[in-house]
Amino acid sequence: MKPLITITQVFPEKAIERLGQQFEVRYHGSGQSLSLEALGQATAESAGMVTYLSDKIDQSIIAQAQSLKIIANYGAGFNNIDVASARAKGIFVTNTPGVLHETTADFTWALILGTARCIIPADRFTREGKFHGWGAKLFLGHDVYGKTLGVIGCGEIGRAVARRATGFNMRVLYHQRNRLPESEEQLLGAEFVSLEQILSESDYLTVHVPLTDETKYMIGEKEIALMKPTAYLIHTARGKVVDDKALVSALKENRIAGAALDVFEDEPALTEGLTELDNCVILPHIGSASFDTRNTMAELVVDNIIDALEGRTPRTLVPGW
Ligand code: 8YV
Repeated sequence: MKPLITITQVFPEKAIERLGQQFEVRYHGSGQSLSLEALGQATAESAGMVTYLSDKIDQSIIAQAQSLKIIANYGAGFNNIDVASARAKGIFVTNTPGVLHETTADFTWALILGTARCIIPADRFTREGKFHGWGAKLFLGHDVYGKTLGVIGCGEIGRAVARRATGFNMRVLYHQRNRLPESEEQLLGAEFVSLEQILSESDYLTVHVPLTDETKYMIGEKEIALMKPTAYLIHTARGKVVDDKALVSALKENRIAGAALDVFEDEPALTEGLTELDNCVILPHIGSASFDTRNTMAELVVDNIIDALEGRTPRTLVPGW
């Protein structure tokens, strides 16, 4: 009998076919997340699991594993998985680093430019038949060129975002736990600053840290209060790094110019008040959603599964496994 691989959500066909050449594949491609019960059962029966950020693989799920060798998360973030519990049972946990950062950085820039120049509300206005002639004050936005970009979290994605600022002649600040090597800072043209400084000096503040105990609610009421009234917050990382309620209050009172959110605290639920705000763009977690990148991510997921089931250490184990 071939080992069973469960895919918990929609996955590219080519990658499913590749898995099917070696394994029995159970594909849950309806677009709905598996219930906790179904997730537990799949964990009990499978040799490999392809999981998503919406699958909460906690200790109680992992405890049900019998011959599970690998949990291969389809994404770079892996805060949905209790890595310590998996490791304790000898189950590999992998993610997809190195393949989605440029795509997510492109997307971050789309949000920077889109919010700065009111692209989404202006499109809505035009579609609704409200454009009755050129107006000198119609959808005035802010410049991006020559302004200050603040990058919180200069990992792969943060660095790819910072690199793109060169063409916009921006001052680039970054903040994270550890300073980058000087050569890397020079390459990026980025200056290491404190959290207080990045908050108070950035015109565009973009967040790229993973969700950990340390980063949970790192941008809350106190931090937002330090931002300029003309500043924008761009958040494509993980819900709960930003305190959405504090952000909604700040946006309501125009304490900052605007925000763009691709992730939410209790995703897919939207934090109360968000949909009523004109100065906030809200998107359904599509940072890495390009055809090429989603396929490349899937190929890496398959590589990891094949590695694990053929007795090798998978190529992209999550840090700390
Ligand atoms: C994934 C993401 O698509 O990589 C990540 O961390 O947020 C997205 O690229 C998402 O995690 C789906 O599982």
